[in-house]
Amino acid sequence: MALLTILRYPDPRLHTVAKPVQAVDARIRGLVADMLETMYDADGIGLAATQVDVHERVVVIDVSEQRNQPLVLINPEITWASEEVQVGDEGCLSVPGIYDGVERSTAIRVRALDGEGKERELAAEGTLAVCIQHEMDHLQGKVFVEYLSPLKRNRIKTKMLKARRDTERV
Ligand code: GNR
Ligand code: NI
Repeated sequence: MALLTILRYPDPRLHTVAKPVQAVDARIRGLVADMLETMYDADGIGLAATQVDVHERVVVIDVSEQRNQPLVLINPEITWASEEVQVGDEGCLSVPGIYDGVERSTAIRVRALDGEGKERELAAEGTLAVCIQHEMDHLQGKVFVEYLSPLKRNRIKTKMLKARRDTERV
């Protein structure tokens, strides 16, 4: 297993559209293991392959309190989304330190392959539903700050670029 580097907004690679996984083979299982390790290490509740610069439809999630209920979604598709929506504060490992409100469906159904390549359909609400929608946006090249106003987004962009200058280019 290995820790992967998480891309930081505004890295243009975060806007890549991921391709479907062709086969859940040893390479994909290795990627899933590394993504889970990276997500737990970063204290995140989810991670999309896009964030580690792999542009295939792979997502890992764990919204459990004890961090012991990993969920693997490969080639996820939303089969139903509630018309009812709710605004909740979101954060993102690719936009550290920024939290802001995003409107999401309160409940969804998702069809995906699990870590063994078996097809599953699951119903989600609450934090899990929010997290799945957030991760599936990443696979489409979308970061949550793109739902915010241009003014907020530009402030975030400037802040992230400054933080990068301050840390990486000392
Ligand atoms: O760790 C994360 N927390 C979070 C909180 C509210 C809404 C979405 C998320 S996902 C985020 C991890 C992440 O960036 N996944 O892409
Ligand atoms: Ni994210």
